This record gives sequence, C-alpha cells and structure tokens, in this order.
Amino acid sequence: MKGALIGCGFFAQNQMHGWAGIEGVEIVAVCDRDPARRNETATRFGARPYADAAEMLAAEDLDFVDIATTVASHRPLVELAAQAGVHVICQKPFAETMEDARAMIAAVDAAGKILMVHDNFRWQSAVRAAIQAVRDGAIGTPFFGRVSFRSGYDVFSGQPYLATDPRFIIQDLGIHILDVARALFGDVTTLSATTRRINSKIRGEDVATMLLEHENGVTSVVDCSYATKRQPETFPETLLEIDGDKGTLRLDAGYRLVIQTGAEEVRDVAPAVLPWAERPWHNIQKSVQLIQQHFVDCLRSGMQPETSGHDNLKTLALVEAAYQSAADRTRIDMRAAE
Ligand code: NAD
Ligand code: 89V
Repeated sequence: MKGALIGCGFFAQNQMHGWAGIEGVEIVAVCDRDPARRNETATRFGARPYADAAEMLAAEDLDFVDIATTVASHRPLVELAAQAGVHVICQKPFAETMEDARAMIAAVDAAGKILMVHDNFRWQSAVRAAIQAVRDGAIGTPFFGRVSFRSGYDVFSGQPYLATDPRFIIQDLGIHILDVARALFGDVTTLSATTRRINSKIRGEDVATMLLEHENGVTSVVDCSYATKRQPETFPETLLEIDGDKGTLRLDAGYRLVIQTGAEEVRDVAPAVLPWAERPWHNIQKSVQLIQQHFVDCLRSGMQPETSGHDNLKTLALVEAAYQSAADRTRIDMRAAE
C-alpha cells in the first residue's frame, strides 16, 4: 500500500515512525509548504518531497493520504484527496465547523473511499484495555463514568498555536476525551459544560468540565485541565472511574487498571515504549501506530474505521455543544445538534 503524508510538522514525525512499523505500507511522498520541514522529513524517512499537495497527488500513484496539518487546511486537503480518488486519514480536530465536516465526508463518500479521523486516544493501550473490559461485561451494566485528563504539562512549547487559538482545551484535547466517553458509553443525548481560563498567558480555555447523558442511561463526567499542578504529573494519561451494577473499574495514574467485583483484580496496562518513542509521549506514540494499523486493516477488509468521518461528526457535535453550553449556560439536546 502506498501512502503520502501532508504536513511535516511536530506531530507528523510520530505518524511517519508509526507507518514505518506497519507491514505492507510505504510512505512514498511527503508534502509541506515549509522547505526545511519537508526536506528533513523526506530525508529521514526516504520519501519524495513536494511543496504542493495537488502536485504530489497528480504525480504519485497513491492508495491513501495522511493529513497532518492543523485544522484550517483540513477541508481543502480532504476535498483534494477525494478528487484524486484516494483513501484519507485526517488529524483531529477534523473540521472548524459542522458544515465543513459534512462537506468533507460527502466528498470522500462520493469518491467511494474510506475516511478516518486520527482521534487516537481510544487507541491508547490502557484506555483500550478498559474499553474491552467494559464491553466484555467485567463490571456488568455501567451507570456512571468519569473520563478525566488533568495536567500541568507545557504543551505550548511543542504546539505554540495552542496558546493563541481562541479555542483551546475542548477543541484540542477534550475532543479526544469526549471520543473516549463515546467509545465507553455510546452516543450522547444531552450535554452541559463549564469552562475557565486559569493561565492568563493563553487565549482560550484551559479547563473544561462536561456532564453527559448517554442513550443507554449512563451519566458521565468528562473533565479536562491543563492548569492542574499536581504530582505525579500524569500527562498524557486519561484516567477513568466507572460504576456498573456488578462492580467498579478504575484506570489509575501509572496505567493501573483496577476491577472490583467483590474480589479485586489489578492489571498493569502500561503501553510499550516503541524504539523511536520517548516518555511521557510513548503512550500517545503507541496509539498512533495502533490507529494507523486499524486504518490499514479497514482498507484491507472494507470495514469502516471506528473513528470514520461519519462517526467523528458525533464527537465534533459534542465539542460544538460544549462551547455553546458554556457560553449560554444551557444544557444541549444532542439529538437536535448533529
Ligand atoms: P504543526 O504546525 O507543527 O505542523 C503542521 C504542518 O503542516 C506545518 O509544517 C505546515 O507548514 C504544514 N501545512 C499547513 N498547511 C499545509 C498545506 N496546505 N500543504 C502542505 N503543508 C501544510 O502542527 P502539529 O502540532 O504537528 O499538529 C498537526 C495536527 O495534528 C493538528 O490538527 C493537531 O491538533 C494534531 N495533533 C494530534 C495529536 C494526536 O495525538 N492525535 C497530537 C498533536 C497534534
Ligand atoms: O493529543 C493531542 O491532540 C495533543 C495534546 C495531547 C498536546 O493535547 O494536542
């Protein structure tokens, strides 16, 4: 399978390493407007460099493109890929608006190709172990969940745009945590949210607390903060607390999965540190390889990815609803919002 990467920035390096570890896939070309970035990435991974995505798509014979640019360029690039008739992975946040997202999904559908959003937190090894345990009925039928990401880690040095964008934590990080809540408890009927900005040096909100009702009756609390100064620093761990009618499940700091159903079972679900990975990012880096492997499995089998464009529309709708709810101090009915 031949692929090409568009956007050779901070995070794309993980994606390139991830592809290098997947059998039967070769990234033959990379594209970035920035000459230093495209040339460095092309040399490091042995691919042909391009300055322009349209030119690359015309010149190369590709099965898929992997779009790793920031959100403003996602719609034109996804539409370009659809016109070229290739499968598409696009980084989160998928789109700036619901209207853009719908147009991008329609374009890839019309081309008869597969579209996956790179919303990778549900593929973190520890989160995946918890999802599997819940799906296997380890604690019976869940009725309450808390999906929590609280950190004081400096994300702004690697991703400076996070300090200047008007929207921060819900759009960048909450989107992953909302997606994990959907993977655990299914679709959402209502959402209400509060937001705060604690760090006065940034433009957007760095704390968000969301209350969700799910179609299956579960109530979940989804909370995110980049203003939490505590030890141990848990970046980039997602912590969980789930109550079911037969017991409880917790994903604690240090990738410790605890299942209590009378007896207590404690599992070490720490992610592997891949040869190219570095702590503390190894958790996210492993999830990149897993979600990319899932995409390849879907292309081979014809299955839709878990975070297909259609599926991710529901996660994006939660992001929009959270901003609306926090601004208007209202509770949003999600059945009207998608
Ligand atoms: P970045 O700014 O470091 O890199 C983006 C690159 O895209 C830049 O080099 C830029 O020149 C290039 N680019 C932009 N528009 C282009 C175009 N039309 N054609 C060619 N090149 C173009 O950004 P980043 O921090 O790597 O983030 C990229 C995306 O990855 C964002 O959407 C971000 O939210 C996401 N991200 C995801 C995760 C995750 O775990 N899933 C983690 C970090 C970042
Ligand atoms: O995963 C992400 O999307 C990253 C980070 C973990 C820093 O929020 O932007």
